This record gives sequence, structure tokens and C-alpha cells, in this order.
Amino acid sequence: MIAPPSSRRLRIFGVVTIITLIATFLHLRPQWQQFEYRDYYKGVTSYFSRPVYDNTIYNPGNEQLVQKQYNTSNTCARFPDTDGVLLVMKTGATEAFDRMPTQLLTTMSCLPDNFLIFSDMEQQMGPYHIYDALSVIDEADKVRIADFDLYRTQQECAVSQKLCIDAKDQRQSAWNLDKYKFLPMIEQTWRMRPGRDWYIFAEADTYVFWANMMHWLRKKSGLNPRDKIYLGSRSFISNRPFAHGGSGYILSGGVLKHLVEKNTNLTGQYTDQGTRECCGDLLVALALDEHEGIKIRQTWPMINGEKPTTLPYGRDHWCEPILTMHHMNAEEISMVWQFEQTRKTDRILMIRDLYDSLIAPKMQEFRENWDNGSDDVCYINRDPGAQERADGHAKDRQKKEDEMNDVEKEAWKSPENCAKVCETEIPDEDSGNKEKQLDRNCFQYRWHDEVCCTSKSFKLGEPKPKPKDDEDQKVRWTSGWYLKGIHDWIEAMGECKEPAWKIPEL
Ligand SMILES: *[C@@H]1O[C@H](CO)[C@@H](O)[C@H](O)[C@H]1NC(C)=O
Ligand SMILES: *[C@@H]1O[C@H](CO)[C@@H](O)[C@H](O)[C@H]1NC(C)=O
Ligand SMILES: CC(=O)N[C@H]1CO[C@H](CO)[C@@H](O)[C@@H]1O
Repeated sequence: MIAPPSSRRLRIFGVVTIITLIATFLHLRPQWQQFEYRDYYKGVTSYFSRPVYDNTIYNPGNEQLVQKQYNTSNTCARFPDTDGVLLVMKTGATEAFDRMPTQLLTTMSCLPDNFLIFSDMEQQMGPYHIYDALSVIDEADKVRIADFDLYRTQQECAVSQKLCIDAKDQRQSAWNLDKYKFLPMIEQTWRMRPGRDWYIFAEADTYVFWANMMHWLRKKSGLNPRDKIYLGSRSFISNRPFAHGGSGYILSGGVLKHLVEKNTNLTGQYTDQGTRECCGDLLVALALDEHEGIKIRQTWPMINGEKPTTLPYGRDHWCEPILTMHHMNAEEISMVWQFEQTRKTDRILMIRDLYDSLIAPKMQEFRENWDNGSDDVCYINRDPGAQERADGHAKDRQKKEDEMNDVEKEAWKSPENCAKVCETEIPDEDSGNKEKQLDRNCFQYRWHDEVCCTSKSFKLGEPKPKPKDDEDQKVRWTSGWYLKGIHDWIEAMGECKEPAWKIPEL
């Protein structure tokens, strides 16, 4: 059958169309392939590999120690395997949103599922859940004990916590409530994540050096997590030793299991005692002593309550590896994390490495309106008025008049006089003597209102407000460092041959 002309035209048109399409396909195919394999690949890598920036902690003085650039891709590449270890972070509703995001953006971003966050209120922060440690406390106790008032007002806050907090200063109330969180947190931790080897308890202003921590726990501590172990930086209250909470403390799985499983009412037993004791970290020590018969093993200075700018560098704080630091604000946490990632070496991070990389570049002869925390030995004007004004701590550390040399006798008179105490400690003829350099007692000074204090260690410290009246030179804070003495001491110490791992002792 012969098709009508219209349908034949249609067929020809169809064939031409198909041929055109095939030709177009054949022509474009190589480009599609290139697109697929090149551009698609590029898209994927730029998704996974993040930018490289100038390293903001790279400074004159640490060029040999940190990289010039910070490659932000793969930030967990140097992070250790933390299998078997759980981080338990304690915060409070008054501070959680100020402190936690930086923790989550830095070290905790490399701890998938290996942490719990507890607070005094249940909250949600992006994908992270913050548990209310106090939820398990008896309702009657919460009503009866006035320290729980904040717990209620927080929950009644109609807007964000920040706005409610700003309206009235609740720092003291937050502190009073804090002590009740410790034991419920310990109890819930075991219930929610049982069976780990180690539990590291920290606060939102604690920094954990994970590479050191894991290396120490696994290879250097010689500790068996099945034993009952309680590690931390030891403090005392009325002669009762406990691990200072802010520095971070560590419980073995062995002790946590026994403590929580054998005592079904651990929280209830200590709520009332909370009203009579200052602090929750002390309550933890009391519970461990009473129920498990164990005491803290001193792990200081590796577990440490200071931060890079306040660490007293020198004797006892040099070749020791660092496991934790405290009082770190969000910016400091981010900075130390960046330092850990941009170090030029993977060897164990010792306290001196913090000094060399982060502090040494900031050292100078003196700083005005600055307090460097010099307070080991003090020289105060004997005049009763000056003695009256000096703070108790400085007065307690005054050197006796008859033990002072001529320089020391004049030290209170001015910052320049104060500086001379360090400058003249080692007589010129001994200035090359290594023993004397190592035994140096004066590395830095601080002068304020006829009080001169010097320090046996060196630290950076922090700014102090300028006196309101610019003329009032007497009350300004001046801090200075005897750089030659510090330099000689560091030279005399030489390289740390081995990291000085601390054996935790009872
Ligand atoms: C940054 O690190 C990623 C992952 O380790 C790597 O693929 C990339 O090449 C690095 N970029 C630069 C500029 O070094
Ligand atoms: C828990 O201990 C407290 C204090 O000893 C007690 O008042 C409370 O009744 C106990 N709770 C339970 C459930 O045993
Ligand atoms: C480094 C150091 O110890 N800094 C101290 C400076 O002084 C203030 C108080 O004036 C202390 O709080 C800091 O710890």
C-alpha cells in the first residue's frame, strides 16, 4: 500500500530528526564524558576538601614550629582512635550556647558518638542533644532545696535563656546548682553508655589533648581500665582530696560499673549532702571513697587547671606532656585546636611546646596595664598605709627585711626597681654558670601600688584595666619579664629527651 504524500513527508521528517539526534549525540558525547568525569569529580573533591588559609597562629618566632598555612580539609586526620573512651561534658543552661559550639566545631567534631553532653536543662543544639542531668533528682528534693530555684526559673523562661540570664545575674545561682549535677551525670552516663574502658569527665571550658590522652591511657599509663581508677588534678577541701572538675577527671569503666550498678540510689544518697558541701567534684570523691574505697591518683600537671597564657612555665612545667587545660574561652579552644593541627611534628605535645609556639612569640620586656601573675615573693613598702592597701596574698609572701639585699629593699619603689630583682639575681661573674641558670628563682615581676612581686616561673598573664585617672601612675599594673634569664634557663635545660610522663600516684 502506498502511503499518502502527507504521511511520507512525515516519515522523512522523522528519519531526518532521528539522524540529527544521533549526529548530535555522537558529536556531544565526548564532551559529556569529559563533563561527567572531570567536572563531576571536581565537584566531589571541592565538597570534601575544604580551603587552605593563612595560619593565623603563624607568627615571627614560631616559623619553625607551625605551618604557614592551615589546610582545613580532613581536620580529623591527626586525631587518634578513641574507641573505648567516652567524653562526658558538663555545662549549664546559662553558658551552654556560649561555650559548646566551639567544642563541637573543634575536638568534638572528631569524636563521633563518643560523647554525652549534660546540663541543668534539656536543650537541643543543632543536631546535638543536651541532657538534663538533674532530671533524675527527686522532685521533693528539688522543691525543698533552694539551690534548685534556678532550675525552675530556667524552665519558666519564656524566651531564650540568654535573654532571661541577661535580665538578672545568675552566675552564683548557676554555681550553686552545678554541684548537684555530678553524681546524676555519672549514674546516667553508665546507664546510657555502659562498658567503655575510660570515661573522661570535662567541662565546657576544658580542653582535652586527645592525641596525648589516648597515647597515655593505652601505652604509657600502665593502668588497667578494669581496675578501680580515679584520675585527676588533686585539690583539697578540709583535708579531703578530690579531682578538680574543671581540669577534667577520668574514671575507669571498672569503677563506674561497680559504683553505679551496686548503688541504685547513688543520686538520692548525695543530694542532701550537696546542701552542706561546696562542690560537686568533692561529692564525687566522697562517693568513690565511701562506696569503692578509692581515692584520686594525682595526675597533675598532665591534667591541668591552667591554660597556655597562665601555665607557670619552668620547673615542673616543661617536659611534661599535657592532657587537659581549663578556663579556656571559646577563642582559646579554637586557637589550641588550630595549633594541634598545624604543628610541624606529630611527636608528643609537651608543655614546653605550648610555650615555644604560642607564648614565646608574645614575650617582651614589659607590658603596661598587665598582670602576669607574679606572686611567689613580694616586696612591699613598709609604710603602714602601703601595707594596709596590699592584698593579703602579697602580704603573706613578703620577704623578711633582714633577708633582703640592697636591690630587694628598694624593689617596691617603681617598676624599674622591681625589674632589677630578676636582673641582679645571678651576679655577673656567674652569668655563664649553667647550674645557677637552672636554679633561677626570678623570671618575671609585677609592680602595682608599691607592691613588687616576682615569680619562679614565667607566664604571659592577661591585661588589667588602666587606672581611670591617667595621672595615677601608682596604681597602674606593670608586668615585666627578664627575657635573658628565661632564655638562659631554656638553653640550660636543652631539649627534652623524653616526654616526662607522670605516674599517677595515690
Ligand atoms: C589539603 O588536604 C587535603 C586532604 O588531606 C589534600 O587532598 C589537599 O591536597 C590539601 N591541599 C593543599 C593545598 O595542600
Ligand atoms: C535514696 O536515698 C535517700 C537518702 O538516703 C532517701 O531519702 C531516699 O528515700 C532513697 N530513695 C530510694 C528510692 O531508696
Ligand atoms: C598568668 C596568671 O597567673 N595570671 C593571673 C593574673 O592576675 C589575675 C588576677 O589579677 C589572675 O586571675 C590571673 O590568673
